[in-house]
Amino acid sequence: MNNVPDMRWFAEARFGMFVHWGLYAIPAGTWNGLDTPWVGEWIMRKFKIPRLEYAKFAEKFNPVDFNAREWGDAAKEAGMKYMVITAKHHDGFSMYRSRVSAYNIVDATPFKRDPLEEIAEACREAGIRLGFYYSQDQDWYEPGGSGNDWDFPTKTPEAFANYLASKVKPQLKELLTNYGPIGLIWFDTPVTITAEQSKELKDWVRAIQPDCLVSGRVGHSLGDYESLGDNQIPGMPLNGVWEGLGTINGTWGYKAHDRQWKSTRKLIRILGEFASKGTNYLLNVGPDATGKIPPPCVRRLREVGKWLRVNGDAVYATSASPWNHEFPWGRITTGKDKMYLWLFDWPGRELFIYGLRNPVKEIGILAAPETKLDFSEQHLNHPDYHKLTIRLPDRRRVKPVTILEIKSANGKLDINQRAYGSADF
Ligand code: FHN
Repeated sequence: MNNVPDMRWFAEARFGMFVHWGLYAIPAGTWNGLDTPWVGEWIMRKFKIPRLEYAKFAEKFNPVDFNAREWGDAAKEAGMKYMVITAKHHDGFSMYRSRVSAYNIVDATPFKRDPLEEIAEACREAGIRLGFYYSQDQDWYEPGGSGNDWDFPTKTPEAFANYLASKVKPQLKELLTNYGPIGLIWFDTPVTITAEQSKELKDWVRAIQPDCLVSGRVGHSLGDYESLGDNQIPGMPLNGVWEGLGTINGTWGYKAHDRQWKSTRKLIRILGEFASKGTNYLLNVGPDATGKIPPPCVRRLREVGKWLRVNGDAVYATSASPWNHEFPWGRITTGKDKMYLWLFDWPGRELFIYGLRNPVKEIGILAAPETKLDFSEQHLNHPDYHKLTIRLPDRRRVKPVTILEIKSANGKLDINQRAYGSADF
C-alpha cells in the first residue's frame, strides 16, 4: 500500500487538543487512600490493580455532565484545529460502542451513550478535525496485550498476534467506519510490536480510510509524521513533519490532586517553542468522571484562543525559524514573505537580526496594527553580511507574548542560514 495522504492540513494546523478520558477519571489519581505521583491514566498498572477489580469502575462511570459541543467549542475557541481523543487507552476500555469488546462505555456503564459519536458530530460542527488515540500494543485487560504482568505473567508472541487480529484490527475498523472521516489514528507506546505488525496496522488504517494519517508511535518509524517525546521541547528546528505534545498540568488522565496548571503565558511560549521548531502542539486536557473539562483548563484555553485570534498569523501554516539559534529574547517563525519574532522578554530599545538578505518593507506589532516600528538595514554581498536593526518603543511588559511581524519588500524571504553558525564552511 503506497498511497501518501495529503499532510497539508496537519502541517498547517499547528495546534490541537489531546483528550485523555477513560475509567481512570474515577479513581482520579488515588487508590485505596494512596495518591499516585505518576500520571493518572497509569493508576491500574502502578498499583497493579487486578483487571476485574479495575473493571468495576465501569459500573460507576456515569459522566452525566458530558457535553460534546462544549468540548468542540472549547477547542475551537482555543484556536485548535484538531482534536485527538482516547478511543482506547492502555487500560483496554473502549470509550465508544464496540461490537468487538463488551468492555466498552455503552455496554458496560450506566451512561450507555457513545461519546465518540457525539464528539464526531461536535467536531464536524466546529470545523475541527477528529483523530482517535488507540493503544495498539499495551492493553492491560486482554491476556494478549502487553503491559499487564500481574494478571497475565506469561506473554507469548502468538497471544499478542491474536490480540492484534481479534481486537485491535476489528476495533480500528469500527473507529474508521462509524464516525465519518478521521484525520489520524494516534497509536502509542510500540513496546513489543514488530515492524511487520506496525506496517500491517498502518496498511489496515489506510485501506479503510486512505486519507487517515498514522502517528509516529505506530512503531518502527512507520508513521506519517514524527512524534516528539511527552512534554519534550526540541532544541533546534526539525526537518519533516512533527508533532509535539504536552500536559496542561502534570498528568494526561484526570487527577483530582494535580493542580500544577501551566499559566497561559507558559502555554503560549510552548506553542512558540514548537512552532519555531516547525512542529505542531497537541495540548492535553483530562476531563473528570462527570464529563467536565476542569475549569482551570477551560479558562486557559480561552485565554490562549484570545491571544491566537490576534497573533494567529505567527502560528498557523508557518515554518520553523531559519536559524538553529536560541535568541535570548524569544523565538522566530516564518511565513512565505514574513518573519515573526516572538518576544518572550523585551529585548531593550534595539533588536538585531543578522542574515536576512531581503530588503524589509515594514515591521509591525501584530497586537497593535497601527504601530509601525523604525528600522535600518546594512547589506553586504561579500562577505554575506546582513544586519537589521529594529528600534523598539520603551521597555514594555510582554503580555503574554508580543509578536513583531517583519514584511519583506520583495515577496519572499532570502536567508543566510549560516549567519549565526560558527562553522561556515
Ligand atoms: O503511556 C502513555 C501515556 O499514558 C500517555 O498516553 C502519553 C501521551 O503521549 N503516551 C504514553 C507515554 O508516552
